[in-house]
Amino acid sequence: MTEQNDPPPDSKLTRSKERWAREGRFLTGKTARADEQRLPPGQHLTKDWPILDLGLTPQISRERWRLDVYGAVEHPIFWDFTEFTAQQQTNFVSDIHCVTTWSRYDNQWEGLSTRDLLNACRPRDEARYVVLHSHDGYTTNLALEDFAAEDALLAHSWSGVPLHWEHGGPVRLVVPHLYFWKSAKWLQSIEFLAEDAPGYWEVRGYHNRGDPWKEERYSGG
Ligand SMILES: Nc1nc2c(c(=O)[nH]1)N[C@H]1C(S)=C(S)[C@@H](COP(=O)(O)O)O[C@H]1N2
Ligand SMILES: [Mo]
Repeated sequence: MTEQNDPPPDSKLTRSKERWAREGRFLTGKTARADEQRLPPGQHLTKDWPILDLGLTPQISRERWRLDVYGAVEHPIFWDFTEFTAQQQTNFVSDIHCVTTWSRYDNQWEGLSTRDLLNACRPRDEARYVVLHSHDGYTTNLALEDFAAEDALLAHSWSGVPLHWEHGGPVRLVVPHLYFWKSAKWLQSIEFLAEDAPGYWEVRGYHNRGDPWKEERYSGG
């Protein structure tokens, strides 16, 4: 777990993405509804699966991996991988929409649904926000309702095989109805909070919520 407190790196792509947020790059000014249009405005389809991160690829084995769920919950959780996969397993097929404009359809995920996790940890009444902490120092924040979406899960497998390191294995979050930066890779801990706490991209010009059909790419104008 040595990667936990390393500062996130400042790569060329990271600097470009901060500039795009300032310039409003890729915005079309259109909106669409998820039930009417599968491909959100300003997105294009890709068949391969691009890798996007801060340039670090933590390699945490399933044996070393732990999930720490803490903060405003009745039942804090600290599971190893065996305990994690002993929970109810769920399969979902969903689309990916990355803010850098690629989308990828029909990704098959397996893992623990966030609803089943919420049943296990029982957020306290004051809990309204969730922050995901990852092994590369990345963080991202979600409203509790978004985290609790029907098709959101903590995924350990993709297309029937263990999630590769580059895509966030052993376990990543998948929240299909928001831009993919909300779907934290190399998940380490989940913190429940009464107050919002913007994450890595949310403090670097990206939208606090990130709904692709409303083109919530950037914060501000
Ligand atoms: N821990 C961590 N999670 C992360 C990121 C990251 O840099 N670190 N990048 C986010 C961004 S910007 C995107 S688009 C997706 C990319 O996931 P992929 O590489 O599996 O396509 O992961 C998200 N989750
Ligand atoms: Mo992204």
